[in-house]
Amino acid sequence: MKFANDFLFGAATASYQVEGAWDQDGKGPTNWDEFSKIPGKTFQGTNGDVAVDHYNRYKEDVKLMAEMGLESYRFSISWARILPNGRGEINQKGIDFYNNLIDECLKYGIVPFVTLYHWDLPLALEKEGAWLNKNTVDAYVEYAKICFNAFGDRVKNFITFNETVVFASLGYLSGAHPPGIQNNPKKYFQVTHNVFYAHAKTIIEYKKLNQYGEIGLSHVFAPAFAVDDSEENNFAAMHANQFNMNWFYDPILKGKYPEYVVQQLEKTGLLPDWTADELLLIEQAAPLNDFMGLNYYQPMRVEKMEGAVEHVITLDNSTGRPGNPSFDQVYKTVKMDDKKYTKWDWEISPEGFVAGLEMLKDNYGQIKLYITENGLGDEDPIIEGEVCDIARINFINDHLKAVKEAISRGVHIKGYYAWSAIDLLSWLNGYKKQYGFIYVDHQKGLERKKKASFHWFKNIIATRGENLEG
Ligand code: BGP
Repeated sequence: MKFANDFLFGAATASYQVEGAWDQDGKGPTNWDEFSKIPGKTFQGTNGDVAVDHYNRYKEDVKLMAEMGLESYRFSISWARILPNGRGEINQKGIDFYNNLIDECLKYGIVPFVTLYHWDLPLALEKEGAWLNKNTVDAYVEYAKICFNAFGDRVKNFITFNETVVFASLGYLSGAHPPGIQNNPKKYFQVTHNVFYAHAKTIIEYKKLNQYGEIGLSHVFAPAFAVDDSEENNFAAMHANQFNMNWFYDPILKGKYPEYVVQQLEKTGLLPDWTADELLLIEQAAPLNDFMGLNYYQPMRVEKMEGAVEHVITLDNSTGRPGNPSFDQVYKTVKMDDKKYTKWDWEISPEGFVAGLEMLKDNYGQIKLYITENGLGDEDPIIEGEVCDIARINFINDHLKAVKEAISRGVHIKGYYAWSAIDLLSWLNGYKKQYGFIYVDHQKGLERKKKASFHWFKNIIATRGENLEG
């Protein structure tokens, strides 16, 4: 089976992770520009000041993407390039950069798929309380409108937010992302609600403009499975899915928060501060949502939590390692002997992908989906000067096969974006962990080089996935 002609083969990046040029051409500072410079926050003190200098080399990068046959490029806009203080005066040079990037994509027939928020918040807004402050919601809607007006004639796919669960939980539960607050579930849930409210307001504004494009958002897709068939572990998995999936997907797709979670939060005093008007708006916006983006890396294997769990976070592996207890101590994630893992302990499970997609279809029906991220973080071997990322080829091969399988079972998937188009800065794991089809040589002035996977993916796209192995 081939993928349909209107299925998009793409790859993704995010502004902070690729652009660099952190203070060039009037860009304002962001939360990440500040946070990454606090000693001990990132692996080897890496930051996005230069990243892979995509800001200055986008032409070369887009040309390589075109050579690979990429049909779509998912990138994010840095809010602080457009509005250095988060609101107020527009920085025309920021608008120019994204206009040029969009035009460069279109020159080669590459569909620009634009994320409006991939975690880099203007520092001025971070100082006002970031997503805990409802004024940030208004500032975001204004920023989004500026983007729709500037780019919406050529951009027909907008993603409002990337992975709310990550910036909310790492920001307010583990403290690994800005603002670095630990163990504050009250704030965590408040942030999630404020973001869903911002999403709802934004899509209503977008639809008023009649730009005839589509808008949605991207969530982490990490379906939870019980480690065995026992009743208590099945309960743990149900609980994990309610809190990690339903809490995030229901307000967007159904316009309502899940009863199960609401009841628990009421009991524990963690319910966000929300108004009836906000809840009504979320309900009204749900039918306007055109698609959902899923970022799939791995499923969760969970069991009932018993006793204390000691989870050690180290800087060389500050994400992903199983062993995390849930904030409410109901379940914990575990590493299983019969599963395969990456060097960073992320499970490799194309089977979990298919099973999770079916579960999603059962819960939400045939909604339109894009896989907006999927990929392998690895330290790629270099043999006789060539980047031989065979493990990445196998990973993407198997996950594309999973997408094919899910489509054949009636899941409505319209595109697949590998993470990432080019090697880039991993938020916490530096440059050591690579994801791209294009290698960046940090020893040789950020020179670009095609990896084995570049040639492989080119062939897969050209043959519309007919030749996937196995
Ligand atoms: C997702 C983010 C991406 C990217 C990816 C890989 O959660 O949306 O921005 O970073 O994860 O993560 P990491 O770099 O931690 O391996």
